Amino acid sequence: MAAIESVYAREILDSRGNPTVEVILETEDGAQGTGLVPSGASTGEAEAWERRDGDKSRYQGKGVLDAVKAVNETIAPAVIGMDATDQRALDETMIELDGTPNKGKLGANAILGVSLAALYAAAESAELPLYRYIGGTNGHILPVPNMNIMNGGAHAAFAYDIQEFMVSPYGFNTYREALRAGVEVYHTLKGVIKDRGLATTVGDEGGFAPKLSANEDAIKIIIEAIEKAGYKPGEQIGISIDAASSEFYKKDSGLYHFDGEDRDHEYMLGVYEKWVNEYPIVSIEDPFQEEDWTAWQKITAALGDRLQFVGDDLLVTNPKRLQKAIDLKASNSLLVKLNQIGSVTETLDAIELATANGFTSMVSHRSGETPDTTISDLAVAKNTGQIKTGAPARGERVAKYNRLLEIEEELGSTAQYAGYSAFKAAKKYAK
Ligand code: 2PG
Ligand code: MG
Repeated sequence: MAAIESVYAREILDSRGNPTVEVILETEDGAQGTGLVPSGASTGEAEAWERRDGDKSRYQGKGVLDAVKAVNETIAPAVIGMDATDQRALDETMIELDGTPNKGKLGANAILGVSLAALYAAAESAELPLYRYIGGTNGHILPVPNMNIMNGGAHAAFAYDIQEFMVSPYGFNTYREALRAGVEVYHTLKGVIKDRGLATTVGDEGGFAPKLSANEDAIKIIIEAIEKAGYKPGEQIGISIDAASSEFYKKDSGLYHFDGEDRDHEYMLGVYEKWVNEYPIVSIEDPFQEEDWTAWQKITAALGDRLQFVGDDLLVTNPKRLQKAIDLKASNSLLVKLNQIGSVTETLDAIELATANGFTSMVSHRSGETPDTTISDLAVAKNTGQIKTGAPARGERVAKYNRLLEIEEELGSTAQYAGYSAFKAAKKYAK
């Protein structure tokens, strides 16, 4: 037993210079774990509550001293003495202590910080690397890194409406080779953008964010970069999109403000269909806003046998919303973000529910990040075959890609690169 001896939280900064929660948890057998909590910008309305102080005299109201206090004064006394390896009991204790459906009392950032810190301490106590501690003996699949090389939307508002254009290097034998291909495309892309006389400014996730007159131009530019880097679009490298459309959806009119015009969901469906026919797109996340279940059903029925439609704001890593999407056939893929639901156990439950129902799972970072690399271990542990963690630039993004290099090396000959098969499962679902 790895009895929890101490739990301590402090306020630190994330990659955007916003405060976030760090938790350090120690067990009686001498193990220690650290939990670092990420934070989103394009957040789903149904996400668990991220507790911020709202005190305008500090960090423009974004301080997390109340969440820190919740850990140190409320959660710590309740969990000290519990077994850190009994993750479910620990998470349930915190959920009960909170007593609300969305962690609206203590804050998801407080609860997740402790949940993660306990996870790391338990793995250390078991003397296992995190992916093995979470996944047991069968976690061995290295995920396709979906690399967000062009940033727009809420992460670079000046560029274009779509939030993320990613490259998905699936046509390679190892993760290491796939990562290299993605990185070479990223570096080549800089030159392509420069040659067009555009700025090579980057957005929150390290991807380029040139000002473009049409969203589609981003795809064309990326295809050019893939070819110039010496790779074959479609065969080796596909394109994945996160539209994050709730950000350009106008609630008052019920329309999407896209390429400078107000458009209904039928129009947007037509845009996606055209893109899918013209370009090697393997994944589209949040094509429609988070409450437009009908549009989600339409696109899954129309194109779900050809590619995956990933629910981020739609599903918020919440097993209840995921079950609704399964029942309605509204999407065929789950985006997995620990802080959307706020505990390790519920995140694992969401992945398992997705897998059991033929949905793929893409494990994801947030736009506000820390050097924490839990998502890398999680993707391998659960054999999800897919991860997205930004451009191969900026320390907090690269840390996750590097962690996967380390895991691949550790696994040695038992490591298997997911490759294109990672995207196949979703296609079967819609048929
Ligand atoms: C997303 C994420 C991560 P944010 O929308 O998928 O890329 O962004 O963390 O701002 O929600
Ligand atoms: Mg998203």
